[in-house]
Amino acid sequence: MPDGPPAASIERFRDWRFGLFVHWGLYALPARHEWVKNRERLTDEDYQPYFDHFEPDLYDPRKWARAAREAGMRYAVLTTKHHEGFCLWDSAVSDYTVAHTAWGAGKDLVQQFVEACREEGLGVGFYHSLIDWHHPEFPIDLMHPQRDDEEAIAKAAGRDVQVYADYLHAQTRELLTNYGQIDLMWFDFSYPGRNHEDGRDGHGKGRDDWRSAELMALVRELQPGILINDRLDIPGDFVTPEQYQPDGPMTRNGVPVLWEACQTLNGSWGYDRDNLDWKTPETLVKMLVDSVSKDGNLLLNVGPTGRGEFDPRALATLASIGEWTRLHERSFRGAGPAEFKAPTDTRYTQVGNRLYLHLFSWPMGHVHLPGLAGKVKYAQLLNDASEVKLLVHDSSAEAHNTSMGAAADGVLTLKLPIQKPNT
Ligand code: JFZ
Repeated sequence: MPDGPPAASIERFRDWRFGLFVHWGLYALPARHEWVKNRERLTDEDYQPYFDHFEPDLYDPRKWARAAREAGMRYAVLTTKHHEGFCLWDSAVSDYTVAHTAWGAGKDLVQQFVEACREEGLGVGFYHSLIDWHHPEFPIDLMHPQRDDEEAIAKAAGRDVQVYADYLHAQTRELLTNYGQIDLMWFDFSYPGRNHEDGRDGHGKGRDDWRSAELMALVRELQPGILINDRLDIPGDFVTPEQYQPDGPMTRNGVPVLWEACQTLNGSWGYDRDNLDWKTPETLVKMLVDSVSKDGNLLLNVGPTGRGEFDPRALATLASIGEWTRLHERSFRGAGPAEFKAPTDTRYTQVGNRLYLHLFSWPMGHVHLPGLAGKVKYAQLLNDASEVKLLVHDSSAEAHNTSMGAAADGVLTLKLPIQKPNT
């Protein structure tokens, strides 16, 4: 097993299918998107109040882990550091950490998170930002808050990204040494060779800046069972379509590849108080089913508040997803795509010889399934195990079915209740 992860890690990740993403940092205080420092061109000085007032007195990651578990999730990925540069653990190589805030002396929020996940039986992943808007040696480029500030750029001249890379490697080493077994490493992100719109060199950053191959080797050395994402500008173990559901199983160079879609609850990753763009639980369940039907996972994000809680809207959404997963878990956990082509507005998932049909809109009493005639022995609704009649083209039912056009082209017709079940 020289390059890749062990097969058991891959299998476990595929089985999980549904995970929690947590974006949490100082940006929870301004509460208007995790890119606020960049979007509003805030200087370090402008941003300082959030460090000074970081006081998540209600932080209790067991509540997060429990909410995730009840929603049907089986792993959780935490932002140990996002682009702002603030570290949720007491890093030995930085003063820009929770342990250096007035509130957080001696605290390690990552440690508590990891323990909570273990208690709830969740796999553990670390998101770690490659971009760092706070580190003094991180060269200013088009992704940097001060990207248009000539004075700031002049002052920052001579920054050495390799010094930053040393810091990145040192922090990665801490994270993968001090917290026991870590299942996923989620680096974010590379933007090689990207230029300004006006054609000026944007100083994109990629594998040479992060020393990605060396970093990946370090990760595997410290955590032989870990899976690494694909944002280091070199191929990783799984790919990460973002706020986008692909149109089928994903491939790399024509070969199927492990993948995980990540989605927000409301378009923002960090807590965004005034955002009203919430997805319905129904849409989110469809995203989960869609991912699994295409052999992928779904990593669904919550941005906790500055006090350290999931806000009521997030909790209500997770609870509502949980009502669905309680009754439909076996249609997605450990499930994968089916060999049949699903009709419009439906998805198939399959486990062994059981085929699950997910109806994204409720049909008018019957649903017609091309290619399934003669292949199904018995059908039932999953929520209550009530029988669903198969309308097959056999001699006893011929007159009846022919009049409805059933059994043409190998079509199997299912007779459904006229009303959609409640869950
Ligand atoms: C990144 C972050 O900037 C964002 O804040 C969040 O953490 C998200 C999960 O990841 O956003 C990206 C990264 C890469 C692309 C788009 C958004 N991309 O490659 O298109």
